[in-house]
Amino acid sequence: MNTKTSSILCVVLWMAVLAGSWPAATQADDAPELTREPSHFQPGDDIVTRQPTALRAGTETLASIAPGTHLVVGKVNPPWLAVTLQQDGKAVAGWISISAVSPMVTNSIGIKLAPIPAGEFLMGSGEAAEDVAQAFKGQEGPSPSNFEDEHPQHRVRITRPFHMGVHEITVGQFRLFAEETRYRTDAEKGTEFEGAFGFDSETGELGQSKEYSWRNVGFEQSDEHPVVNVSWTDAVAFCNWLSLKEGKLYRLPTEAEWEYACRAGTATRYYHGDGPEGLAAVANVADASAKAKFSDWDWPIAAQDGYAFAAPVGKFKPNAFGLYDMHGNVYEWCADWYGEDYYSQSPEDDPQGPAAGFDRVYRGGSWASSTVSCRSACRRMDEPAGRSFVIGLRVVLGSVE
Ligand SMILES: [Ca+2]
Ligand SMILES: [Ca+2]
Repeated sequence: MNTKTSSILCVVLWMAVLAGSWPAATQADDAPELTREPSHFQPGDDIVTRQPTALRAGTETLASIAPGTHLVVGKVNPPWLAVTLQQDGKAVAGWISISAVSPMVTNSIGIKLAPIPAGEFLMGSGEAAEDVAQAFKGQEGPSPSNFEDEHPQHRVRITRPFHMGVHEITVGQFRLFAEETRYRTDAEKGTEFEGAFGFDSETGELGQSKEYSWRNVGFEQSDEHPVVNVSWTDAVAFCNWLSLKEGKLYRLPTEAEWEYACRAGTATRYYHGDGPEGLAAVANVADASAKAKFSDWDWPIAAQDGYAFAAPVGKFKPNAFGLYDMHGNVYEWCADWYGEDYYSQSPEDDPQGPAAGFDRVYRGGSWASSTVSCRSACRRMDEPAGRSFVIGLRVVLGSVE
């Protein structure tokens, strides 16, 4: 036993005496090191696991816990946390190692943000553009040229941990901003073109009108629905307002951060796997409900996800980082300029996109999208003043380390 190990053992034993109850089976060699200050955790906190761990009670392992699992903190006894896990409708109480979790953040306007660890991944598609076009034949945009920009697949390191909104920004959250600042969006100002896009329930048609904006899209948009018809410029203005309000840096994710967070360790087309029909369980996409509304669409999946238009945020299964609706519901603006051949020149560490450009990137697919567009690797772009009923945003909170 080296000096470091033995000193950790002493601390652990000392705390075990104070705590009175902790997993007695833990040996010195697998005793986790304290990675966070105890003040990061408070009883009642909603936390999310960032690596596989075990829920223990004494010598017994009660459950194996996958990354992205939500737990509620009871007692804090570093390096252990007493937590409650909801499993099969029952609450299971036990202990986990602090090193397996990071705290969720809930900010002053109720935005929940999940910790995203630093790490590396392969950005872009592992499938050749021709293969993607072939696999999704019959859907919109089946030409291989639509997918060339996902190549070359390349290694990217995200060197700093950050927090990311677990949900898309909602209508209710955007309204707080618009009312407090009397902000007028590009749709309301008529930048570049009049109004925005929406649904005319009388004609059953989707189209552009000066009547449309984030306030009126023609389909149901409660305060819990994702805001749409906001431009990249509007999205950045929202982030800037939030930064000033809280004295912390809120921003749009870089394109690399977005894909890294969406994949959450997966290398498949979607975070649930490769099958487009499986999307119905994890995302609101163009599905049988949409097909019933728009019979001329030839791209919806056969499965039902239950929503013809946008869904309230958080109705589907989250990914391993605890993020909801990364596939589908609404596309999400990213910070970067779009560069068609950027992947061939991208730096390995924390790429920020091209220094200049014409369009901004948005990601993830939407309620109206074909499943090819909902892939983790798929890239879309529009001018900074562009807006649509399928595009919204999600925010990132810079490092809180
Ligand atoms: Ca749908
Ligand atoms: Ca989304």
